[in-house]
Amino acid sequence: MRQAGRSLPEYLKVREGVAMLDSCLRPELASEITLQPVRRHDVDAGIFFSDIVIPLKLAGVGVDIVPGVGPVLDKPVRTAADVAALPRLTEESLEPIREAVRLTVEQLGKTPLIGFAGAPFTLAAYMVEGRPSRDHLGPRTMMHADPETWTALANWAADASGLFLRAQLEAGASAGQLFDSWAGSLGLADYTRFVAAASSRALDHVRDLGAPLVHFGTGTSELLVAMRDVGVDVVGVDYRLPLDEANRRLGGTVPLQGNIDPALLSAPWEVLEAHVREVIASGAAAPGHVLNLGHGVPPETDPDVLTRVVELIHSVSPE
Ligand code: 1CP
Repeated sequence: MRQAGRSLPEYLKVREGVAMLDSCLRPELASEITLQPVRRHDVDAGIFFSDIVIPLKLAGVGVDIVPGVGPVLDKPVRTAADVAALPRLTEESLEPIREAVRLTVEQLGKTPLIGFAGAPFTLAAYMVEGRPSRDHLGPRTMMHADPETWTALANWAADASGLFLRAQLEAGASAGQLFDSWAGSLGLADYTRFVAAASSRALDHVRDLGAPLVHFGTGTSELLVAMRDVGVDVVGVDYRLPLDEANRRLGGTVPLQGNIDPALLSAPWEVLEAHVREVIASGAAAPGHVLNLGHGVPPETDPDVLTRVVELIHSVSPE
């Protein structure tokens, strides 16, 4: 998740004086930051250091990540004319991403790298609001009030994200994760009618590459089946729903990823350990289980706790 690096002193050190999006576009730095948590925690895969708004930036959309806020656009995208004026993401502009992935994969050896991209709804939520928001009223109004403009925007975001993910997979990432972090603000009817096709379109850009695809959102307990049906191999579950219940809702059809509650990383070790064991036991119901957090690492997390969690997981589930 996006905050993985923020709890590491070595991350804060290399990021000193470098803006977030600039750090993503310097291949050697992005590669080093990707490798830091893998080295430190001995996890089984790395997640590429980048951000879901990088394709916007590379296309030429004015966007920045403001410390303490998140992604902020120079100018929100709200009308048909705004959408029509969006620049296209080109293949050439993705070269720093490919280079960062190549450098990373070379050093990771047998450890796989997970690439990712933002799903169209989550990206469009930032584009319409112009900044992070709690309930995403702007995009939710637009899909009903002006469905044509909404569809054009969602398709633009799908193509930008799809090309971004493709660049990572072609350069050597082993799996792709589509983050629809804010899809949980949608009801199932709106998700199905206004969002699912665009998410599928994003993934159409990479399906021929055959890499396993993971689909994750938060607050999406009611959307899990629809998110699977976008056409993915693994469904990511946030910390709200136990994995055995998620598996029941999905009819045992698909491996799950999840879902240690990030809040418990700061609980006493005994409490955290019991929770991790519970997550592992609950995930055993599914046809496969990729263990991770049910959302991002809180920045105040003690990195040694994360290392200890990984050790615990490896001792319980060595394979
Ligand atoms: O953490 C890592 O190093 C992994 C790389 C990564 C990933 C997978 C980053 C770096 N961003 C992301 C994806 C991302 N970005 C998501 C989807 C996953 C999730 O929900 O966590 C989202 C929603 C974003 C947007 C974003 N970028 C936010 C959220 C703001 C909001 O609306 O609440 C924030 C704060 C960022 C900045 C960011 N991106 C990544 C990091 C390490 C940071 C923190 C900034 C910093 O360290 O300066």
